[in-house]
Amino acid sequence: MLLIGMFDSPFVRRVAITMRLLELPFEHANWSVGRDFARIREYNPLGRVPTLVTDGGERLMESAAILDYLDELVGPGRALLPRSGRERREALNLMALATGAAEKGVLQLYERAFRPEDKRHPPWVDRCRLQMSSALAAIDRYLGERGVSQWLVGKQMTQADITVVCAFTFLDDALRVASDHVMFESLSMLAARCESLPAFQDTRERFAPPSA
Ligand SMILES: N[C@@H](CCC(=O)N[C@@H](CS)C(=O)NCC(=O)O)C(=O)O
Repeated sequence: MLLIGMFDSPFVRRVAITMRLLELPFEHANWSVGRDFARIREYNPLGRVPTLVTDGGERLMESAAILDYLDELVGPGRALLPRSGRERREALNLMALATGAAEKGVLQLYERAFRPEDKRHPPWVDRCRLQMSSALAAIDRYLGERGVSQWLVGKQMTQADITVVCAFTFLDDALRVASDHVMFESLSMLAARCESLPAFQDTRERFAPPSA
């Protein structure tokens, strides 16, 4: 399989970590959405990453759709998203908060990377930052109440942990979300626990702003 996109994207990284954990080998096209826009568009008309080319030649777009395919590939016994019931709903909710926060972070970064300074709109950036921080705070509270030595859902690591940690690490690298005012203590502890694992370490890439 071919995974297109850089690991400084939390959406690409959650797919890469999942493939490592599920022992699914892949080639990595380390292409930037700025510099390699034309090349990426040959595989995905949106010009977005991640895009996955399967061994059968299918092109999958959108990280959620790719993760769904990977879970299906390994079967219900090894799938990383709980199959049903309350655990599945909780995992999906936490992942929606985390990917939503990451999207709000990306919007703030693109405001700087792609928009000329005199065309930027600070109230819009402030709104994105508030939405991002509020979503992270909700996850942090949830984990604090559950117990910081626990996984987010159930008794083992799930896709909720992978996605939340990818979003949090990215936002902390790129936008310094954990400041003196808001530490996100529980989230930081979960991130430290996950980031020490080989699948996370092998895919750790600090955010570099895209340039066209
Ligand atoms: N919802 C998408 C978000 C992916 C996304 O925002 N990717 C960014 C990189 S972090 C991208 O491709 N940006 C280029 C663009 O949208 O023009 C997913 O989960 O795959």
